[in-house]
Amino acid sequence: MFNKLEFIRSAHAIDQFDKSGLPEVLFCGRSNVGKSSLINTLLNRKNFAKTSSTPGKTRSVNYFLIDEKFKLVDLPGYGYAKTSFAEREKWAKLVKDYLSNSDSIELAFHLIDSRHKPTELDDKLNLLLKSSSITYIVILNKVDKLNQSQLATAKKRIIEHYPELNFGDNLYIFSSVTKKGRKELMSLLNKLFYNS
Ligand SMILES: Nc1nc2c(ncn2[C@@H]2O[C@H](COP(=O)(O)OP(=O)(O)O)[C@@H](O)[C@H]2O)c(=O)[nH]1
Ligand SMILES: [Mg+2]
Repeated sequence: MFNKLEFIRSAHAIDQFDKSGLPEVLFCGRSNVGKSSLINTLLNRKNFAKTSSTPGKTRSVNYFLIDEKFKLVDLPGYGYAKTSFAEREKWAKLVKDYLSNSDSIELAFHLIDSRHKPTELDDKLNLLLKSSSITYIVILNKVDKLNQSQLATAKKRIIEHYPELNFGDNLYIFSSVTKKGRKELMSLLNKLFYNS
């Protein structure tokens, strides 16, 4: 599993989206929430998916081909509260275009920072995923930053916010620092793409 890793390309507009038809696993969420780090942790690579401490750097869709079987797709992140209206609209359009133009989406991971309650744009993404009938999993990320009681609070808060979530089913916790949650996500991908 995860033997052959290839970077396919970065796409900036609809006509550059990958049309190979291979199944896709999407990574989406706020910029800086840890999408690229999650990809690197799953792949056991240091900086295969480029990480950045500058929020909002990924403005393109990045494709990674795994074992010539399926693709990990790093979607552009959305910004913080101070992101301009125009920037938000640009992000929303690209993601909307993406969700409505790909018929190969197998699963989407929606990463949310475990320290904060979901933002308005998280809610927008959640609605976009629902209205596109995409199977999605929420990942409460950076749990290394929380102690036990804060983690319990974070789990409770996310389920109150998105009542459709069930821990271990469509809700997982993760940390790329401690690698907590890696095993569970790997097992999920294993079942999906390696029939084991
Ligand atoms: N403490 C902690 N920091 C993380 C974690 N994941 C990512 N980071 C840090 O958060 C910043 C943004 O990560 P990145 O993966 O580039 O986020 P992206 O913009 O969503 O792709 C980087 O400084 C990472 O080192 C995590 O699980 N725990
Ligand atoms: Mg990134």
